[in-house]
Amino acid sequence: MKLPLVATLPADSVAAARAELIADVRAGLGHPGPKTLPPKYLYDDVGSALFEAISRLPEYGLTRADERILRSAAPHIVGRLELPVLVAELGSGSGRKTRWILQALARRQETTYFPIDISAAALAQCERELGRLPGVRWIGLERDYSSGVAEVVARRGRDQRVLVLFLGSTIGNFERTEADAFLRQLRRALAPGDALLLGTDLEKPIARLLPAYDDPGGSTAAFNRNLLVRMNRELGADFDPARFEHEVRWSAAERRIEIRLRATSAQRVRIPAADLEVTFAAGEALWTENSHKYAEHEAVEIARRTGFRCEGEWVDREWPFAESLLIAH
Ligand code: AVJ
Repeated sequence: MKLPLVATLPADSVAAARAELIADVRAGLGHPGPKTLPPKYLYDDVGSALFEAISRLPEYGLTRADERILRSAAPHIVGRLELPVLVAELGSGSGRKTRWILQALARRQETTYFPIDISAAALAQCERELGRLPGVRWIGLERDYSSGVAEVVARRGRDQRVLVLFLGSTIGNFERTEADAFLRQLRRALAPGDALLLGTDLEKPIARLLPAYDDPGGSTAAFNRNLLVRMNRELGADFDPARFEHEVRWSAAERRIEIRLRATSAQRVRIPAADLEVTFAAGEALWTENSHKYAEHEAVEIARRTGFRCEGEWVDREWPFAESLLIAH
């Protein structure tokens, strides 16, 4: 019998995560000026489940493109790695598309896989998908990215490399300068020869992008509004999600989709746990997410700027998307 192997968030980290949410809510909503919250708060258990639904929408081709690349290129990607490797995945979600990489690795080595996710429900789903793959030891880490990576690196054996998976264009949530800073920090946690498989969603016609983030059935709107409902659940806030509109825009200057919640009328919201009272003018927006899009070989430059070299790039043509294999030097 196989026991579940989830290193859950220690009790002091649960308190720390709540304190961080409260601090970010105060920083993002508690001052005059544009209101904004970090996109990571979209991914509580409910938000992670809603994103799973989004990934199956016909309008949202991103996740399927990512999986097509991994399915067809996994043996080639694995062929370019120095083995043996420990595998760490940042924000694994359900982990469905990761199967292809793990199976290709398992043919070459005994593989240990550490999915790192802040959602316990996402990890449970990941364990159902990948917890029983032959030749793969599954160890879930309910952690934020940096403490998860630190833990994996600390567990490596003398001859082992680390392969970090950062798939699905999650990096697109970061501003470009923040993305560089994040990858530089990741690079510092790694050693020369370690690898990063980085997924980036590529630029494509706006007419394809907008419906991907504003689907006719309203799944993405529900995902966005869940941020308000989450504050109601966890912070005792009294947001009325029906009085906020899901808004999606393309910024040509920043090459990104921008997602906001726009107040349809003037309103006052109480957020007791943050000791805040927030007023929204009619039409005022809360900025919840950016989704940056990349040029086809942009990962080569990103790698160069952040202490990696690009060893290979695989692109899906149906929904332009790239997987780039970066090696730390
Ligand atoms: C998980 C960040 C890649 O930007 O496409 C999808 C998130 N938000 N629909 C994306 C998202 C709304 C998604 N990422």
